[in-house]
Formats: sequence, C-alpha cells, structure tokens
Amino acid sequence: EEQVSLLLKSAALFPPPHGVKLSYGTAGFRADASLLQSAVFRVGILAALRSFKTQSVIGLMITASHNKVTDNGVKVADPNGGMLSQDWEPFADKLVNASTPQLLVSLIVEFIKKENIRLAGKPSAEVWLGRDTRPSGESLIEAAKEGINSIIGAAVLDFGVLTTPQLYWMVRARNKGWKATEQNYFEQLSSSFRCLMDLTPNGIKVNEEDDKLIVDGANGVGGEKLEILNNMLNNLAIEVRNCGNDGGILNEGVGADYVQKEKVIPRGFGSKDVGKRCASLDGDADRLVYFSVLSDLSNKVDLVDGDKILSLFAIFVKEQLSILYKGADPETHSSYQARVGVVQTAYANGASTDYLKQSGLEVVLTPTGVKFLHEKAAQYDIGIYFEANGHGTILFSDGFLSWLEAKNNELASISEGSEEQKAALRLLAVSRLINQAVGDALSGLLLVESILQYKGWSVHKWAGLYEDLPSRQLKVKVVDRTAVVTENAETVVVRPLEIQDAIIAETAKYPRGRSFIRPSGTEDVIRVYAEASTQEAADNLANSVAMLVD
Ligand code: NG1
Ligand code: ZN
Repeated sequence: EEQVSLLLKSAALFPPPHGVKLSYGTAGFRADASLLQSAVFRVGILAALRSFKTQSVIGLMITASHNKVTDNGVKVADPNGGMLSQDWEPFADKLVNASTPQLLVSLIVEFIKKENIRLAGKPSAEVWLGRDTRPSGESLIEAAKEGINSIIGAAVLDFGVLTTPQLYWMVRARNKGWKATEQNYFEQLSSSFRCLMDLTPNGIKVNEEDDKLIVDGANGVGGEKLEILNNMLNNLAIEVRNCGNDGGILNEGVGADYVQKEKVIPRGFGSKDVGKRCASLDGDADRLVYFSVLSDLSNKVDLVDGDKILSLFAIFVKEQLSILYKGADPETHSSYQARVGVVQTAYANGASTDYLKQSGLEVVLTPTGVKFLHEKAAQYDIGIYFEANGHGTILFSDGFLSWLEAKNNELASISEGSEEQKAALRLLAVSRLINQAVGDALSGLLLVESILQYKGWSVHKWAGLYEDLPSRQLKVKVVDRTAVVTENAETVVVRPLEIQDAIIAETAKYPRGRSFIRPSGTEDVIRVYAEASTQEAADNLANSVAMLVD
C-alpha cells in the first residue's frame, strides 16, 4: 500500500514525453537528453527491482558513449558487471513506454509477482550510479535516484563521473566480495601493468620521449581518468590531448568512433605527429583504437582498429600458451588444453578474419552488440572479443584461472624464473589487467602497450600484421527500422524478402566483395556495410546496396 502510493506520487513528477517510443537497444536507452528524464527515473526503479531479485549490487550508468553531446542514455550493469540480462529487456521497454503512473504501477506489481521478487523494508537492495561528462548527466542522475528511492528498501550510491568500464568493474568486484573502489581499480590496473612490464625480455628500452604514446580523450571522461592512471605508472610515457578542459566538445571531430569511421586525424593532432603512436578513446572510454598520422598532409590516418587490437591480443595469448605447454611433460604434467576462442561481428574486416584463422585460431561471429559477443566469449577458457569499432576484452574462465594459479605455483617450485613460469605469470597478469566485466579502453591500452614492449614492435609493425580490405559504412534513415530482419549473425536479410538476393547479385560484381545490412540498435537507421578489393569498389557496392533499402 505504502509502496504503491509512493510510486504513484513520484511517477507523477516524471511524465513520459508525448509520442516518443524508446527501446532498450544495443546499449540501453539512448535519445536526445531532453527526452530522457522519465526513462531514467523508470530505469532507476528497474535497477532497484533487479537488485532485490539478484540480492546483489546493480550498476546504473548515464552515458551516450560516442554519440553527440546533446544525446544521453542509460544502461544497467548486472551483478557480474555484464549487461542487463536479456530476459529483463522486454520489461524495461514496457516500463519506459507506460503512458500513465497507474499503468506504470500495475506493470511493476505484475512483474514483481511474475519474477517472484521479495521486497523488504530494511535496505536490502543497492544501486551504484555513474555518469560520463555530459552536462545533462547531473539532472539525469537525480532522476535515477528518485526512481531508486521510490522502491522502499533500496539504497543508492552515487560515484559521480566514471567511465562505463570503471562502474561495471566496481559492480563486479563488489559482488565478488573484492575491493571495489575507483582507487582499487586504478591500483589493480597499474600493478598488473607493472608486472607485465617487469616480465618483458631484457634490453627493451622504455620511456623515451620519441616513443611516447599520444592519446585523444574525445573530450570526455577517459582523458581525465587516464591522467590519474598515468601518474601511477613510471614505465610508460603518455601525453593526453582532448581532455575536454580547453573548450573542445565531446565527440566532436574527436574520439574513437570518429577516427575509426572517418579514418582521419582527430582535432588537436597534425603534421607534428606524423609517424607517432597515437590512440583514441570514445566518450565513455569503453572503446579504443590506435592510429598513426600519415605523412602526406591528407589528414588521413593509418588506422589500427578493434580487429587489429584483437589480433595482437590473440597472438600474444596463443604465444604464451605455447611457451607454457612447451615445458609440459605429457607423462607427469597436468596438461590442460585451454580452449581459446576469438569472437567478432560481421563488421570485422575480412582480412582480419582470414589472418586470425591462418594463425590457427578458432573464430566465431555473433550479432552486433557487446552482450552477444561477451556471452559467446564467456563459453571459452580464454575468450577474446572485439568489435571493429574498438570495443572488446579478454575473458578468462574460473576453471582455467585456477589451473593457471596451480601451474604457476608448481613451476615456481621446480623451475622458478623459467620461460614457462614467466608465461604463466604473464597470463595471470593479463587476467588482472584486462577488464573482465566489459570492454575498457584504459585497460586495453595498457595491455597493448605491454605487448608492443614485449615484442619490441612499433605501431607500424603492428599495423602491418595484415592489410585491411577497403570498406565503407553508410546509414539510411527509415521510418521503421524493425522492417529489416536478419539471420546468421546479421549477414543475411530474411525480411523484406527480395533484398538478400539483390545484395548477393550486387556483391558478385566486385572482387572480394562482401556486404550486409542491419537495423541499428541505437539509432533510427538501417546500416549498410560493404568491403571490396578497392576503396572505389567498396564505395560503389555500399551505395548500390543502400539504394536497395530506400
Ligand atoms: P548500432 O547502432 O546497433 O549499430 C552501435 C555500434 C555497436 C555498438 C553500439 C553501442 C557499429 C556499426 N555499431 O550500435 O557496435 O558499439 O553502437 O555503443 O559500430
Ligand atoms: Zn562507448
């Protein structure tokens, strides 16, 4: 009774905007920030219920990532630091689109019954909040708090400005009973990075001025957090630009999405940077790409995208495993054949998939969206996933990690300091450095840097692992993006009926041609992707496929 009237009262303060239908897409709810007060309030309620249901801390993040500064969004982190369980997404949609407080409350009552959620008076639910640097974030956080506080017994902790991966990392750590503050996050990243650097072969020089890494912070949260991390490291030289404190606008002409899609240098970079190793973060620092500035004054970059970061990680992991196994005497040793899986989406450059397969790795495709990649990667002992846009991480299974710990102890007693033991230590350090909750630009960057050191590679050497096939992405505005339905990890259109045959016919005209379309999960558009052996061919193919969509 008390609960119902509290909900009715607070819901009346957050009327949903007229004529707007939101859906929990690839990355939560996203829209122009002015449309989101009601949605965020209601997601606050959902997060509190989720916390009661799971009896764990739940995260709620206010961000629209790489989208423009006037947009915002909200997404929920489950107890393990992953995305909200997919079976709650339909409830999220219904909740956010309910037109009146009465309807909202009846949906909640019905759902609580169906899910058998037991609300309790004393604080027994807890939601942790974070936001990126968008100005609209402050009032949206207040809306989230109102939502959480309208469920009796739910507590809220506001951490202010964080990167998405920081909040998700903290939620996961908290629920595992580990140290879970932002400071703990920085300490774990810096100490495991130091450990990896200490294990690099002798003779590799670090910290030289001309070997400095230059990072574009997208004028968002990532730059300021990277500065903090940087101050805790003494074996890496980083210069951060586009921190957002010099009037630059979030994601405008800067950031990982811009650099990856346009393949041009971000603001603040120029001819002085030719040949240097550069990296770019996105607005909430869960994406990372590397690049180097070309010398031809064209503003173009040599892009090292998520696929190449994935390739670097995958060959490193494979190499360490083979060092580890080399010493294993099959008679006496517990040999554990770790299953290594590499997970990509249809956006992965075809040349990367070929390269990975030729390197003897098992590659699988999933639909776009971190939740799908993450879920698939979690099925392996070591699952490495990346989207071409730079979002990804490496997941280690609990079983493999305990085997590795034991192996390391065994090696320490029989062959302390051997190559095998170093390989075990490196893999353990990677598992602590790389964010196990979600793709994380900061931890990804430190892992890239340590692997480049280990191998003694320049960014050019790395970029040359394979040559990307030229590609083109387009978007076509449509009235109803759900009219397009796909299958086979989005590589095949099944509705509208005729389109797939037409795409196949177009693609067949181009050597190494490949093309697919899919409805975006974050914008009202159909996305078109094409690749082919030349840029002109990729452009033409993309254009003619886009024409089929209209
Ligand atoms: P949509 O709008 O569903 O294509 C985009 C990215 C995803 C993912 C999400 C979440 C592309 C082609 N798509 O999703 O990979 O990062 O945003 O931010 O880059
Ligand atoms: Zn992001």
